Amino acid sequence: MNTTRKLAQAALCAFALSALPALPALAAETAWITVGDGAWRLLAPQAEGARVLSTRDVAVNVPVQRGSPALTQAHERVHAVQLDADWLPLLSHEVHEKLRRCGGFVRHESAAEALAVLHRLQGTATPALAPSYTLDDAAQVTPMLPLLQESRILSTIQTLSDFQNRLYNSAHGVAASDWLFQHWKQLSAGRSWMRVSQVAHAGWPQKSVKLRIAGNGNAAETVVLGAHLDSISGNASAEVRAPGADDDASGVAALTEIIRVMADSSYRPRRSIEFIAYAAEEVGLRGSQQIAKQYQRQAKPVVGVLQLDMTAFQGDLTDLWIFTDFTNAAQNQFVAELAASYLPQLSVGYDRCGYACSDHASWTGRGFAASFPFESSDATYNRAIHTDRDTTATFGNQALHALKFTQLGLAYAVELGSD
Ligand code: IPO
Ligand code: ZN
Repeated sequence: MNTTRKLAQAALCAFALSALPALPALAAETAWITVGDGAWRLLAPQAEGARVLSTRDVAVNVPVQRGSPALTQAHERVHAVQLDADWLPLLSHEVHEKLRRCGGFVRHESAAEALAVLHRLQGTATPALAPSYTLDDAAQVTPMLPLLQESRILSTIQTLSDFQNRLYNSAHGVAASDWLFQHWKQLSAGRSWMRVSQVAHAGWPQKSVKLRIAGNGNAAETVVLGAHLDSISGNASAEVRAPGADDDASGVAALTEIIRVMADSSYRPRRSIEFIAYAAEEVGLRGSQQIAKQYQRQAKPVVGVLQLDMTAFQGDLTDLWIFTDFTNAAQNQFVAELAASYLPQLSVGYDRCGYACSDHASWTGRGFAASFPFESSDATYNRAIHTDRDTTATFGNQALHALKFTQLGLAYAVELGSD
């Protein structure tokens, strides 16, 4: 191990000394990222050869105080950085242990793309499409809500976390994608308006999985519900144990249960609805980056995006937390109204999450309206993620918290999908 890497691990691995990332390869691969200042400052002193290409202070909406719906504007400093790809596992795995806020990074295909994304970045997104957020589909939502079953959500979480890992570049990660593809096909069998596909990606073997429900009136307009399929843990080796039960089997399981109930109910929306389990979120939102980029290029009218990443671990008394930065304020208000109307017993809080904390950021970055309801506040999220301890045991082998997000996701899909 070289001295630089030893120092990096000493600085960053205080909480996970047993799970060190892979050593740098001899032949360096260059990577380009955009990254929030907090994460960058942890890595910068150690990442020999890394170079900041450009920096911007991006305006973001933040709660006046944690929990409150009242917003004010703050700035988040984001950098475009060129560095050796071997430094990225440190960013993926351990930065969240040391940061006050979560945050993340986005990996880009080139320096030009990193710079272009940085300069277009909006933390207070105002999308081209402004759909109506009126709640007027209770007749369709209300009968489906009680069909969502906690036990089925738990069972999907268990199956996904039983894979050794779901790494984006391992055979296990590929097998998990294949399993989900087959499972979604079974759930939607005989429903000709539901189509399941795998989306191949340039650069790694794990495929994203997509189920599209074709709209029967306004089919071009599409509502997207997403979660991420991959998992990660400290040691980047292909055989590492990375159950990712909360992060993010719990989100994929929520999508799966919504799909099951919509199929069993022969539900047909007017708009189209897509459920996407993204590959390669943990290594810089790479799967959702490619998909959102392609949708933007095709000028696909995506009217809204809901991200479910971590739904099973209840961190505090508040049920649903809505992140206000790098998300769409109007759609966030719609999500809060959905909760108030369909899940009136639940409490809602507001917090900030940091740059690129999950796949919604890929959509926000391409000008789409995205929201990210989350299991806890930024102060109380599940600290077992990205370790071999992210199992169902961490949340008491039950999926009652995940069920709330599943209910919210179904209400979101039907209310927005029915227009
Ligand atoms: C995540 C998101 C928000 C907060 I606050 C804490 C943790 C999860 C995200 N960083 C991740 O690892 N997604 O896969
Ligand atoms: Zn994660």
